[in-house]
Amino acid sequence: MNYLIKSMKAREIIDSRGNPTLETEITLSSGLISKASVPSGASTGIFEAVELRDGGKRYLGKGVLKAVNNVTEIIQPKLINYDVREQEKIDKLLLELDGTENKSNLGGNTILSVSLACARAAAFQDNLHLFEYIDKNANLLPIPFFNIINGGKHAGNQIDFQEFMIAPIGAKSFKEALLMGIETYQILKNKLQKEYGKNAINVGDEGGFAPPMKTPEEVLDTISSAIQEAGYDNTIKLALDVASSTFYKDNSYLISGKKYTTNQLIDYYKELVGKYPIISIEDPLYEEDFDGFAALTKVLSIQILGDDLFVTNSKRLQKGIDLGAANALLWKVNQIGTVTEALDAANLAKKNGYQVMASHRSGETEDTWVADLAVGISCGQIKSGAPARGERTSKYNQLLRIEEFLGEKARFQKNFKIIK
Ligand code: 2PG
Ligand code: MG
Repeated sequence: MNYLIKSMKAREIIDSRGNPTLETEITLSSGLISKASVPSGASTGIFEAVELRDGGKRYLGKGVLKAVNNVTEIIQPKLINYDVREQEKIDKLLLELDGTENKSNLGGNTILSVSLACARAAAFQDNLHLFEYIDKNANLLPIPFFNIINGGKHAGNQIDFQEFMIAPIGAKSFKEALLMGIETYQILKNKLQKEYGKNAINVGDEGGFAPPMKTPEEVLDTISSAIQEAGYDNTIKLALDVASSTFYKDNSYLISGKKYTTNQLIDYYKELVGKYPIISIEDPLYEEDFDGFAALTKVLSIQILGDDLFVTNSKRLQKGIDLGAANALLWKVNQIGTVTEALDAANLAKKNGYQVMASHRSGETEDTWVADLAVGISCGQIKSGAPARGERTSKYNQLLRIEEFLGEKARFQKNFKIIK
């Protein structure tokens, strides 16, 4: 039998923000070796699977040696001789070994690195790409949402909204979408340098620029003029990840020095959507405000994504579906911690008419699994930061490879579903 787990080890590696993270390596009875590493968020939802960190002085508390030890000492002995094709069984065992609701015992990072390394081992043992292993008929390439201006917790500037993205929804292929995104990114760079000076082209955690701007309008105007200059007014639309929980306090939101109640903020979004070609807003309201999300989803006929709201957790997503809160799921596999649970959440969303956008984290590694999984679940949308910086481009480059591999069979997500 080629598919049996023979041994397993893990190591500390470094992520894009210079913090330790975990990489797990599985050796099969065939001799095949499969690796997977896990990313890490900065604007994390309070209901995410817990990331196990060592604490103490080493790496300022961020070491993951306990997680490494959990893989070799606790998980390995139990998983030896398991067939890696039995993903659900493996994931179930991982949950049992952990025994907590939020994976705080073994760590969500620990569990995910094993879960993903198993999926990849099964794919590679069959000479398949990971996306084919998830679904052998998958052929849909996602629209990339490029985060070209960074704010919030991802940048050292005063912009409160976290991500300003451009989405080349009118492209004919992923390759063309990437070209459009890059041309706009480079034009924006020149523009920022000209108008705000050299400091303005420093970048944030996700490779987008972090200019010394203050208001969302200032950012959106500059991006709009870069899109126009690139000649893509009709093909590129805008999207936001407000990450509003990061500036929510005592029932109000502080944006550009001004306080907003929930209703005032909803009106503000209406105004922004009226003024700019915004097709998608993520985390517009606080992560506990399901009712506010429902109210906003009713009044704005664009995509409303729940990230911190749902944390890729089927239970929270079901609550959102019942209440009509948001109409799309931001899909981050490490928020929930196993491949099986993440696939379940994506299926639940789709079954209920919710869109799904696959997502990287702000702290990333050069691993590309999210690109494969985005194709594997046929979600049609992905965000992996700017089209710059290696840990971001590794995902976009993998999508180029997948599109090329699929050749004639490749489809690109057309007709972005929820449009004003
Ligand atoms: C987000 C993400 C990724 P983080 O909020 O959507 O862009 O950021 O990984 O810091 O949660
Ligand atoms: Mg988000």
